[in-house]
Amino acid sequence: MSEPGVPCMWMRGGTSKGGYFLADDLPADTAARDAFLLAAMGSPDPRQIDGMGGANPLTSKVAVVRKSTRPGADVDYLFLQVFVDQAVVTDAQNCGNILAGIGPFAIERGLVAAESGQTLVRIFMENTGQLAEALVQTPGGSVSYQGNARIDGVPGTAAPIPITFADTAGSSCGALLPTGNAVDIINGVDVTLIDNGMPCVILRAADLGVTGTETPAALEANDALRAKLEAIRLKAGPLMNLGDVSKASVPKMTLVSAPINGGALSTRTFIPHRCHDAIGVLGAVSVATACLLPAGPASELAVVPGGDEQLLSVEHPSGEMSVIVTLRDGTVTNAAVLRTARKLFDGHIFA
Ligand code: NQM
Repeated sequence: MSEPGVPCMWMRGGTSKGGYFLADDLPADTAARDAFLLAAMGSPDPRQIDGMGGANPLTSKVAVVRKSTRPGADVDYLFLQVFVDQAVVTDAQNCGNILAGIGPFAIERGLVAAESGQTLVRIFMENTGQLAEALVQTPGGSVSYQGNARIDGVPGTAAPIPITFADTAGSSCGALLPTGNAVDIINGVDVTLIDNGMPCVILRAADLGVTGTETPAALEANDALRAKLEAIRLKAGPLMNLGDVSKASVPKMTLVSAPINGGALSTRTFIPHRCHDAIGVLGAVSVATACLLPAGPASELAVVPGGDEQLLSVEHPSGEMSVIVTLRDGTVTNAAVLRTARKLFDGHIFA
């Protein structure tokens, strides 16, 4: 007799993809939950052939959602990164792309009542203890995934899901600049260690011997570059209050260079061992914030518009991500991005 399956919705959230679960449908015990998720994804295995994972960190992601009891929040969202080739499930990072599917999922599962037209879903992000707000298209009181919004890295168009973040500074590191400096030097390389929603190490591509316009595949094939980045990352972890990061998916490593398509800055991001085909959402918010610091690799190369509300276009390998930042007294207080999501499959998963 086969095991009963676990209810699960598979969704694209932004430029990522993964399984969305109600918390009550997963084992309450963390070790049992993680064993289930590893089996469901087919990890550890570089091809994830025996599971649902897509053999890339961007398609090996999980959202665990529950109705919130916190003031100001409708639902709680826990993000879990299921490693592809290691038996590791970690909650040590957040994910703003998978976040894009949370509003639709919460409405579809009846955790939030849909309004006629648009429904605001207030999401408490358990990984970092912060709030995000997502506006979901709900014509006639049900979720619509169709629309004219386009995001780079995803073919076609879909319904817009604007997302806003407040107070993301120091989400995992305790402070926007955990060392107190806009620039530190690690292994002779200038770095900005920053966390405005995602811990990131920002470096000049040129300082690592690349232009920063290479394809992700070319950068991943550069063993010398990867070794230099990992050596810097392992030293950055403790400096960023993240401890030993040898088995962690943070900090992300973002190589920056001058913009080439009229944006603020060009980026290539290792997350941290594969090179992202685009850039993470909160990663982009952190990079955009680094553009506005008084010094550092990003701010020296960035072209910024100025003013208290700025649209910063963060260029990446498959286009750009627009981040709208609001500043008060020179400090970023709010950030907004546009994402889309799509329901791909709703059923039961077996592990
Ligand atoms: O930074 C990839 C993604 C992400 C994370 C990663 C993300 C974010 O593109 O908010 O979205 O950096 O691991 O899904």
